[in-house]
Amino acid sequence: MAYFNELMEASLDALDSEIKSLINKELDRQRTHIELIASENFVPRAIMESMGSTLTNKYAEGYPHKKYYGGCEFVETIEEIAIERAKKLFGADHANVQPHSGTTANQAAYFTVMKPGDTLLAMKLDQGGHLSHGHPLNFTSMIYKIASYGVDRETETIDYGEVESLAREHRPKVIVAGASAYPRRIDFARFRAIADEVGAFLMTDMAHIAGLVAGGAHESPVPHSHFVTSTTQKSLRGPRGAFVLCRAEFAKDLDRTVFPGIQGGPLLPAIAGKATCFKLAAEPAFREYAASVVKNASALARGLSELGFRLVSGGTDNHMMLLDLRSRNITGKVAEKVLEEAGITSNKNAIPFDPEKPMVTSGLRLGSAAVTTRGMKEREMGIIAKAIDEVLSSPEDKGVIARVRGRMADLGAAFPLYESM
Ligand code: DSN
Repeated sequence: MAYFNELMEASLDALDSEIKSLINKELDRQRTHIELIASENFVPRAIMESMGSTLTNKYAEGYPHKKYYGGCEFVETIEEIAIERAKKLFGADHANVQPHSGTTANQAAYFTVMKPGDTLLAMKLDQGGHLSHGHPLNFTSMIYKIASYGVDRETETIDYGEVESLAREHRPKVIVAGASAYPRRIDFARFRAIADEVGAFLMTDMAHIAGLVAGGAHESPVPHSHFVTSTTQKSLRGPRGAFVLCRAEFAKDLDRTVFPGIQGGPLLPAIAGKATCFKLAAEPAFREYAASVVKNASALARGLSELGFRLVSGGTDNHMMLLDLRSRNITGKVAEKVLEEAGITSNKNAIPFDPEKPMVTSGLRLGSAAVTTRGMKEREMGIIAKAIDEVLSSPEDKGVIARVRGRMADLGAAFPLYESM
């Protein structure tokens, strides 16, 4: 009994100080570094409360009021609230909030309408797409025939003419709009017209821009798409997880595909976090946040351009940008590493027609969602642009790196994060 009580009531620090100390170090890293990874954000503490709650103890396979376990009365209400909020926020007929991740959400949409051997038309990974859009090592390539579109060599924006001619040639069952590394607006109406012409379903993966869509800073794919998939942890600023929206006619099949098709028990702490995330994203303050994310990305892009960096497609319309580092004689791999040493977190990323390998790359992807959450504005974007330029101009100068690291820690301290932790 004593052991039981001790075990159940003990803190993480008391039970496993090794892990607790690493979590503390990660908190310190998040506080002192400038977070520019375009797919990351800082989730409100309230959402972390759900993520670390007793909901983790519960199984709830099935859907609200059709669960395969007893004791689901509270968790199914949470799930219903999450579903209703997602539908309202995005103006969708139906929402499934159970997918554990963006890839799983995409898998659910594909499996709902595609059979093995059907064709999927999506964006190439090395030109902005995602692994689950048909990468040779991904399940999509093992199950489906893949046709891939890219960007125009000159404008570095989506080549809609190519999408159209590939659609006519390959007659895909599903066309995917949406990207992981694409800094420009996506013309969903154009994608839908192409899909309609060849009798394909349009699935939009809005994971990166979901927060901008919710906050009115990017056109919504929902009216144009048969399915819309998304994660919740990126610009939407929610827990790590995903959801799928669809037209009413696909609702039953989609739900069956998610469970029992590809998942078992849903992650209830994440579903509660998603519910709160959708609530917060519907508030006027979130509209301001989404507008600031776009403004800050523009300011960072402008600052970097003025300092001589070439931006893929010449700039950004959303929360992210891709730097082409070739004229700086530095690879994405090295740039990511030295910037990290200087307190700026980003990720190497292929640029369109990149001559370097995927683990090296000529590009760097930067995003403004996380720094905007901290309250930074255009002035701070100017400071960060200068810091990036300083480091990448002297990547081997340890003195420069140390000085910038100190300045970035000061900048972080001026925008406190999780003060009560
Ligand atoms: N890996 C994510 C990103 O960083 O864009 C997408 O899932």
